Amino acid sequence: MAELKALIFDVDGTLAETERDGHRPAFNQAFADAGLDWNWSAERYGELLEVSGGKERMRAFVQQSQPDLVLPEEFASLDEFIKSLHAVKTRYYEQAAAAGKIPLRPGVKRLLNEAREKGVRLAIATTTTPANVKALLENTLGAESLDWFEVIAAGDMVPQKKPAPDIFEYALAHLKLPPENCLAFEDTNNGLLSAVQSGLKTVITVNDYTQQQDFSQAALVISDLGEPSAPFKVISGQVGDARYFDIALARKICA
Ligand code: XBP
Repeated sequence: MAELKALIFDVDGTLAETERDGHRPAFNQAFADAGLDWNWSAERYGELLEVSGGKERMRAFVQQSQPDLVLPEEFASLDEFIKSLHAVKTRYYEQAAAAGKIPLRPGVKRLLNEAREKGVRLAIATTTTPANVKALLENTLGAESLDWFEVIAAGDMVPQKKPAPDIFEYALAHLKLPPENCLAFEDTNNGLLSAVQSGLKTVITVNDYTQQQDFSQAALVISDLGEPSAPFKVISGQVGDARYFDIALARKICA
């Protein structure tokens, strides 16, 4: 029997619908500012989401769709240009979060508070930029919420992004916990593969971009974490008589 000691959360698509409400609009605003006619539709963005990492995603887009791109003369390389675009994009994402445009998904605040009340430790393992995590948490849970998480493993802190296990392994190392005492929360197949390769049982909350993906290695697949007044829908896995995801259910899955 493994005792539940910590929950490790992905951010984008798990804590909030950030891809739809934050990242995609921010990318398009940054492209417009740069005078580029790149405008990622929801459908095209869904395809590009196969690539983890905003900078990596832009590079994949250029390689796929802009082979004849002529760099603006102030940039010596594509990497420099992409980094510049990404910095602008991150500022637009932060503005969207500050404007309240990126709300938390159902059950997230409730589960985080229950975990804190019951002494279950918290961590984040995400591909996005630390500045984006800070903006999202501050504007949805308050500035003090940054301290709820013992480690916020994010973005370029690790050499390889999801589906590589690096970011979850980084979080486990800082928690000083073995994976069997923790539970991961994700929304994508890339994230699931990263967590499972780290030895973590994983709960998937699907969203519009990811509901068709392969979650066969997940411990549980649900529509969202649910609320007492808005029960989750179980897609696969066992929940007993639970109508929303809580620490009791987390303990059963971890055991
Ligand atoms: C999702 C990602 C990130 C975001 C964009 O991360 O792949 O790249 O799409 O953020 P996760 P950046 O699901 O692990 O939270 O532009 O800052 O990379």
